[in-house]
Amino acid sequence: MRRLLVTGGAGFIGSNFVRYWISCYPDDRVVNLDALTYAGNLENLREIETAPGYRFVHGDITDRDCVDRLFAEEAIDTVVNFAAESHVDRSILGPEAFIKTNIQGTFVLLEAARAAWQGEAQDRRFLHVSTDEVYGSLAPEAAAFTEQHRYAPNSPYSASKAASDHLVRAYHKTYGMPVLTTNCSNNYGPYQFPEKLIPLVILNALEGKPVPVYGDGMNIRDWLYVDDHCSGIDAVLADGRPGSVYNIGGNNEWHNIDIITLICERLDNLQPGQGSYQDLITYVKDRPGHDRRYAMDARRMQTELGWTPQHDFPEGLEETLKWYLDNLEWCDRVRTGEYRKYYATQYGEEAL
Ligand code: NAD
Ligand code: TDX
Repeated sequence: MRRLLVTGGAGFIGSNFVRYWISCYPDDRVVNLDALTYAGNLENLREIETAPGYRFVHGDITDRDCVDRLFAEEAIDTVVNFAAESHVDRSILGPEAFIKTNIQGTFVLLEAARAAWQGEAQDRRFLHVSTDEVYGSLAPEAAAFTEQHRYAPNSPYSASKAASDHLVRAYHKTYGMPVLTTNCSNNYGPYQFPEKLIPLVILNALEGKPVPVYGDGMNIRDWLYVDDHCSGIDAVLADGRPGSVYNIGGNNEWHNIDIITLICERLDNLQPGQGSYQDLITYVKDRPGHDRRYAMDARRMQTELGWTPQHDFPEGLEETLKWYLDNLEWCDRVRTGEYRKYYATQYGEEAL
């Protein structure tokens, strides 16, 4: 039986992970520490909130007393650190929160784990959830990122994630901490906050608003269904080598404009409107420092851990579209006043 501290478990990937873990390992203890920022939502966890081993704690990963208390009360042996400011555009508008949560917060968790585990690292694991964005931008024909690729982050978000990855690595080299780092590509699926591309396109289209395409729409992302990310983290926790890094990806590269067009086409079938949703596609000013291409080489996950993604993209996207169509009230509820303020700053008042 494991005793997990999951941070950021009320966000998109974290809440999918908490649900995944409780359904796979119902006897484990899962303590979810989340500050409930604009991106955190307890409604994401309604199905499991009364599960016997589950506890939610409203708190901040930068709060050392709170984190220490949880290690002591819960005898935590496994940390899975999802908590982060995660949206690139917000990091461009205001980087400070990214430095605090992503760097300082990871530091606090590492220090608390080091103090609590003091040399008894044998069956303990500290898994840090990171991103492909730390590697920077790939040329069109370049080979996909391996775990050896040099770090070259280009946004305040990716720079803050890169800094946290370096801290995690250093705690293994210096203190022998049993750390693992996963760097994953773009996730999609249920419960993703609608400031990220796929849910933003779905909701704008359904509401007849412009569907904004940054720059020429030819940037490339490698998309992975969120459940496959969760099973990848499970595989790394089970059999990953402490001190190692694992790239997780879908081997599924798409130009933004193609994915946007595909979503509009599928919505034309699922929820026909007046005309095609494609008519709403609008090219807008590019994101500053916009990385051109990400692609992950996930062969280490396959050869060392036997992990491969289980969801193919058309099927995963269809499930995701249906989930949003069935959960429009969830979407309304998460789009609070704070979201509207961000949206107006990013896309202009007239796009509201
Ligand atoms: P998200 O923004 O949906 O959720 C983040 C969660 O962290 C929220 O519940 C929020 O309330 C919580 N949080 C923020 N600051 C906190 C703090 N100081 N203390 C405690 N909780 C705090 O993010 P996501 O998309 O689910 O991403 C989760 C993790 O996965 C992040 O570390 C991100 O860098 C990484 N990642 C995301 C993707 C992706 O495509 N979304 C891909 C690769 C890696
Ligand atoms: O309105 C938009 N129009 C648009 O063209 C938005 C919101 C995005 N885009 C483009 C920018 C990117 O090329 O779509 C692509 C995907 O954008 P995001 O959904 O913002 O994701 P990205 O910047 O790729 O980062 C995501 O993947 C890596 C997550 O948000 C990160 O947390 C993760 O680390």
